[in-house]
Amino acid sequence: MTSPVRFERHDDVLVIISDSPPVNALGAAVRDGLKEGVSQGINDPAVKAMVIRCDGKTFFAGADITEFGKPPKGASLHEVIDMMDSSEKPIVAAIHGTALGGGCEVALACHYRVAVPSAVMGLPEVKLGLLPGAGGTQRLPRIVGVKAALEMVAIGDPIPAKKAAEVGLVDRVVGEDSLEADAIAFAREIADKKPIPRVRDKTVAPDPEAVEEFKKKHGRRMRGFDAPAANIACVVAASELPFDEGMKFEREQFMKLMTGTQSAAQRHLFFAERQAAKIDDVDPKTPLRPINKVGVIGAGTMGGGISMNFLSAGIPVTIVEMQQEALDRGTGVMRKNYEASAAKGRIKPDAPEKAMGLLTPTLKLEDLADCDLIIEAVYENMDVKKELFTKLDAIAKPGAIIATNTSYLNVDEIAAVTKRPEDVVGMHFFSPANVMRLLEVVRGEKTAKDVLATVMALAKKIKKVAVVAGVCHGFIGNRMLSPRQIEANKLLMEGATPQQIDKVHVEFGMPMGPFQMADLAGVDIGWHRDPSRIESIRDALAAEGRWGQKKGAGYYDYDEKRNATPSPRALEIIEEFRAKSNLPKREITDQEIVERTLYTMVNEGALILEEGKAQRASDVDVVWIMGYGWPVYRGGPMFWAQNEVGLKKIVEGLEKHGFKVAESLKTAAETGAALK
Ligand code: T1G
Repeated sequence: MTSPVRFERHDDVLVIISDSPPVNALGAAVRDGLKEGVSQGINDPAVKAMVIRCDGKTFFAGADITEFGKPPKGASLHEVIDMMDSSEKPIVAAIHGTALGGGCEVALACHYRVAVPSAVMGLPEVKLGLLPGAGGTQRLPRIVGVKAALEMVAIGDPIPAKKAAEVGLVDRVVGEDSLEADAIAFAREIADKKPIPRVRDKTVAPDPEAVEEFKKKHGRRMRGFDAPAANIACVVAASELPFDEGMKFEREQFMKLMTGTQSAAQRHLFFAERQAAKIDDVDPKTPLRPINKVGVIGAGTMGGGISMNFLSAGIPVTIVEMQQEALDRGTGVMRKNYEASAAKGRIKPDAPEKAMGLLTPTLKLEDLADCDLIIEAVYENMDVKKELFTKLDAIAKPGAIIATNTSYLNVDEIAAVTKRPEDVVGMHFFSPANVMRLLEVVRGEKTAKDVLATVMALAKKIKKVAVVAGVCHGFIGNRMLSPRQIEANKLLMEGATPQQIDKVHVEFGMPMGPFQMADLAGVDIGWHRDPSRIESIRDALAAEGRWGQKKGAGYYDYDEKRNATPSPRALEIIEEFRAKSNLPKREITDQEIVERTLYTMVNEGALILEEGKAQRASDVDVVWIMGYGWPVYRGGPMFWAQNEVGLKKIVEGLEKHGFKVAESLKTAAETGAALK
């Protein structure tokens, strides 16, 4: 098999070029090619300097993640990097695209680095539950110092070439379209310069204040993850140990993470997110419908948030409400959100004006006639939706996609009132719609394939992670939320408290538990509003006006800053309601809470897969991580069940509490096969 790496002589400069699509990942063949090229350059007396660059869209974007967990092949990255670092002839890294992970480490092992303005450099291994395992934690601090290195390795966001040049990570920013020529010219300039600068020869001053400040600033987002602390420890080691000892320390820390469940979970998610974008029976080359203008019906929380996604992507939106006051309120909230983001420096100062300038508020549904995509975010009621879709059928132009943002309702039933069910699709955004990354794309029986392909591509454009769901009550996420809520409420009736149940979930890694979530969303959501009808604990709370955070009281009590404290009154209401139902009160263990609220979610996920309402188990994982904050380091409900708990234990736990176990779950537990 021909090597993906070729060598080209430009007089006294040897250019080593990797051409390994899609991202020049440093797989075995690339490493062997690099080793061969550097070795040739070192041994050829006519060569005075070397340049390493890549064809295609990017410089090496990292180690080849698909090789992880498999027996090593070819030259190791360490071997290649050591050979480069100790070369007596200077090597120049010529960087474009995304020099990430091992790619950045290859650049750090070069003696000089040049980059085009659009390039970025980074060490995102922490996002995979790892750390830069080829010297990145030891070389980077030697160039940029402890403080900047902490951000780059323990948060893992890349920096642009201009910033890299400012901190000394790049020696020269060259022409966007003349990378190779400029790199060769640079190589000639430095070919005879002695001594050859080796990053490993530098030292870096300890900076304990920076370390403490970093831990304080990012403590919350690092909660539960192993990798950030290991990355911090390696950066500190770089400032305390000689290079070789630091490398040894880095290796030990890397292997600990690589063999742990967290990294496997985070690597699973990396591929799961990309897999979710693929629809098994839709050709990725399906021609897309042009989406140049979007219509949104409803300017409430959802409608406003949905609109912001498109406005921020530069797509004009016509937003419709029934009353001027609601329209003004909704557009006012959108403007306020943009201005708040600009004030925090999250978006450019002129972004709010630009975004709002693309918005056309109107009271007339007919103004949507020129939209390519119309999304309704009106009251969650089937009759209301049907009446609206009947009108839209007559108003929308031919070929327009008409989407419903329903969270639960039957998309086929809605589509059936139109003459164009093939143009109807569900686009279920998660609140706050301009923040949450998940978009459930609900595929109706008749939804056309080009409609699906168009919506999936549009999702990427508005920075959403889209997952295709089939039509069923609650689709994927909310359908799995349902058994969790049912069991959580039953556990209250049997003796558990809201704080005990929530604590189990928060300690598991969820951002909040079922009752904290109810108080945030509103205890009155879906309530029948009849205070005399008390058929559940929720009814009892709602009847007393304990509607959650917005009322300062729900399952918890809240101060003016919405800080929660356990509520004696809520506990009284729970006790009173339980007494009426003559249910004995008993001690509930945390393990029982896990089994009844989390194992049942896995069971529902297996049913969803059996019924074909999700394409793959990894899609279910993506939904729960992106839509509900399932801890990334546990890989999603299905990954967690199979890899951390074990399906046998899941089945036993479900059977112990009398649940009917999904057939596919039972079979997978018996055969050891993976849930598909
Ligand atoms: N290894 C293998 N495949 C990869 C890959 C990688 N590092 N990066 C991307 N791919 C595949 C991806 O699965 C997809 O495949 C295709 O390339 C396009 O990716 C020793 C241990 C580079 C910013 O973490 O961030 O180095 O779906 O859809 O949106 O210290 O890919 O087409 O079949 O994301 O243009 C560290 C991970 C690794 C970078 C491009 N590196 N990649 O984004 O395309 S660990 C990373 C990305 C490491 C060393 C350590 C992005 C990208 P398919 P894509 P994109």
